[in-house]
Amino acid sequence: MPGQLKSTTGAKARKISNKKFGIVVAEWNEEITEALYQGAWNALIEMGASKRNISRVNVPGSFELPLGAQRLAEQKKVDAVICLGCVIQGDTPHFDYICQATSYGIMKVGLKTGKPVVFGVLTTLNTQQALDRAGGKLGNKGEEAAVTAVAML
Ligand code: RBF
Repeated sequence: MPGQLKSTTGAKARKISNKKFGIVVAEWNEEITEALYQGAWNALIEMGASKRNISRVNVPGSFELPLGAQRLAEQKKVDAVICLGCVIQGDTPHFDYICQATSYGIMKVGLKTGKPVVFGVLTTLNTQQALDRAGGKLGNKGEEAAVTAVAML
């Protein structure tokens, strides 16, 4: 599929064992975001990151991801941040507000700190679409977020 990151192979050659990664995980839709986290963590290890160089913070929901990301990105010991969340559309316009604030906020943290801050947030119409993208039939977007973080470094 054009535009999709399919594997970690391209990034593997780069030496990232000394790079430090911060992962921010939203607890809302926890089953999905834990699967995204596992995908991101596994991909980082597969690409050569050291376990001790991967730190994690949790935030309540995706709306809080930008602040969590900023806390991590401001630390000298963090080279790149990966934000993981899952926003599922409901019956009210809440979805639009959360998605917009989250995506804009995450982008702002990257521009403000000058560090890669990756948007690994699923924004889906239903739970099945999220499951499909969190280790289901359409792969794991957490893994893709990790590949993007390494590519940006
Ligand atoms: N956070 C998510 O990460 N995903 C969601 O699907 C989600 N849906 C929400 C729906 C409603 C009606 C509300 C009030 C909050 C929702 N949140 C969701 C939580 C949101 O990101 C944030 O944690 C809270 O609004 C507190 O700032």
